[in-house]
Amino acid sequence: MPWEDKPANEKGVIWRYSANPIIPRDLLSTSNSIFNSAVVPFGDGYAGVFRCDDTNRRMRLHAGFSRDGIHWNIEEDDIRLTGADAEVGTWVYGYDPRVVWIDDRYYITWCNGYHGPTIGCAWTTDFKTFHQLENAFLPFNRNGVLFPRKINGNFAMLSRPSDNGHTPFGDIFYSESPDMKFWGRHRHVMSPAKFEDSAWQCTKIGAGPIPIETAAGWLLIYHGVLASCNGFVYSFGSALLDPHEPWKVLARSGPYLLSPQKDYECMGDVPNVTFPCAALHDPATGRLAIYYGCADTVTSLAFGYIDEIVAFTKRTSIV
Ligand code: BMA
Repeated sequence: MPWEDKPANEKGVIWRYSANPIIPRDLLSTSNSIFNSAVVPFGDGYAGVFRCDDTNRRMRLHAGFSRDGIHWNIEEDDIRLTGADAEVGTWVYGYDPRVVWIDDRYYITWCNGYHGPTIGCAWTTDFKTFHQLENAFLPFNRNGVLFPRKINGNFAMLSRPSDNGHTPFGDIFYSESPDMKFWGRHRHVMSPAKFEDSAWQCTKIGAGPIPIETAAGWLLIYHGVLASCNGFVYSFGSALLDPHEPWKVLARSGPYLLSPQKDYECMGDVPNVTFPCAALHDPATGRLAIYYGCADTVTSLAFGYIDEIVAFTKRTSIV
């Protein structure tokens, strides 16, 4: 998997790839921006679902492939979903995908336009044919993130009920489904932090990459938003969720892991946004590679060690 050792002068728990951003905004002939995207191991390399906003500024999803997880070939044509009930299968827009392998196939979730944003679901085995399922929830909802295995015998998903615009609020919730069609057992997970405790996450929060199972619980990387006088600022931090009842938060970082500080994070179509949607990890070494969108324009990588992020989460916890 992609990796670069921690620079000697790095003070943070995670560190940026020195060649960021890894995906330029104009990689495709029609792309205005490529960001907030999801990757997974696939074959002898990697595959992904990429958020590509086109030069009409329409939000589209494109499949992509890579040998090393750093250099990507992204399909010029956008993903055409198949098999959905005709009433929900009409494409309106799609953004902020996540991808996860569960049992025998890859599942994709994304923010899907259906009378406003909600959580779209599909599956694939080859990243060529994508079979659309029912939307998981009613509008309005964003940041639908599946757990990588069933919990209590059910598919399990985090999501963030929202509004139809640039939502100024947002808590993370947990839901279960026996069949990826009917969702219930909704549980509250966590709210934005108090401003005086952790301001980077005091306006709204949303799950990021697929949670990672560790001996200390589910490690969740999530984004948090500060409403500054210059607009929203998107940073990300970490939480540990109960292994059996993942709606129970065991620990939650007070400081962020990463916030918009580099030029490519602070300048772009939407300044001051770092938005993680995927992570690769290697159980043998504990290495973690986080893929995050920058300024709603390009895609970057950051690295860390899972055990160091777990220790940081516990050490700095605000719960
Ligand atoms: C959120 C989503 C993200 C985006 C962020 C900052 O509401 O739309 O895709 O990165 O706003 O614009």
